[in-house]
Amino acid sequence: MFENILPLYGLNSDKTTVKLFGDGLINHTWKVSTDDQNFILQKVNNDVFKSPGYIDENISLIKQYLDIKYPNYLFVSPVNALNGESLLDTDFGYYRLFPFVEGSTSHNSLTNKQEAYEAARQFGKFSRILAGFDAALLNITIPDFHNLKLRYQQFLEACNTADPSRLQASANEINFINANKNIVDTYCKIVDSKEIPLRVVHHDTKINNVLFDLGNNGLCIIDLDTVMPGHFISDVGDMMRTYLAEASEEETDLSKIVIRKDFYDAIYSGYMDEMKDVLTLKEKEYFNYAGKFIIYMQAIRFLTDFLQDDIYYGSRYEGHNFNRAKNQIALLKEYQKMKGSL
Ligand code: ADP
Ligand code: GN1
Ligand code: MG
Repeated sequence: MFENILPLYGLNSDKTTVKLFGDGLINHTWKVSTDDQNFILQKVNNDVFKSPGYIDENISLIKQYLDIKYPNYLFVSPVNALNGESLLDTDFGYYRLFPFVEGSTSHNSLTNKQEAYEAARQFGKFSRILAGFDAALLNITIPDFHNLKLRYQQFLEACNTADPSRLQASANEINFINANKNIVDTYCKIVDSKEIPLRVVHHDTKINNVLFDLGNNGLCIIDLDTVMPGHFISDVGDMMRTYLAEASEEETDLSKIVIRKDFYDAIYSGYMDEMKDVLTLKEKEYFNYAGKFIIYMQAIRFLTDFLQDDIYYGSRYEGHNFNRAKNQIALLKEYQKMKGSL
């Protein structure tokens, strides 16, 4: 396949090395190296992104805006192929090629609170510099992506159609999700009464979507596929979900899921250092809710996938998505116990 794709970018496949790269769950990512340049090649998952062209249009619209308003901002966008297109629709799938950000690294977990600050600041900066961009211009790349009301309904449907053994195994987790439905009710209240505005939101602020330099300063954000109109709670919430505990969503020893309150404060400082003058007072009131919203939704998404035989996330071992759901439930319980949060 590479020998078919790389020449479309003018790269000689005999003179490049290609290595699988990163730990994303959705796309396929490779590092492509020539003698003098490195790239990131990605195959877009078009089961998840039904219209990959929408992503490409969004990235290009934002790039046009930033090129004028913030020309020094490091915005990582795909390079054009020889035919002038930045997304290739080929017999082998949809492909794009990014410049590799040299001297960058990404983490799957955070080891110190400064990293949380840096990452939150990068996502806050992205929202701040796009506060003047009309979010309604963006395509919806995944409809209802963070619609918690719908995710909850899909979870209830999955409970009705699941394989009986999987249903029985997850009885405690299903009870927990139902017992915490107030998190869905709050979401409905926020959205139905338009309490907080729609903004340009990244929707996937987990730590490996931030690139750091070798001194561990935040460089830029990547993985722009889910940049769409949304609510700031999506971005702040996914930071809470992925930065607060040292253990990642893959951890199966639940005793290792411990919230680091100082990391919460670091997320707050990093995000607010960029967004304090942009967020409304009402939005600020929902800062803590953001964590509940996303951790709960991710628990639902993993549990629903387990109940639906792992059709979305796939599974590397029996019960993988069930373990991920249990992990997220444990994280939510810890989050709910956290004292003194802002
Ligand atoms: P996915 O949608 O599957 O999560 P990402 O776009 O996040 O894919 O890419 C997966 C990983 O590849 C990232 O976590 C990061 O480590 C690395 N990566 C992606 N783009 C670049 C880039 N332009 N420069 C350097 N590393 C990158
Ligand atoms: C997926 O693509 P990736 O790995 O950054 C998912 C996120 C989930 C995350 C859980 C399009 O993110 O919504 O939070 O896995 N992306 C999509 O790890 O579903
Ligand atoms: Mg990613």
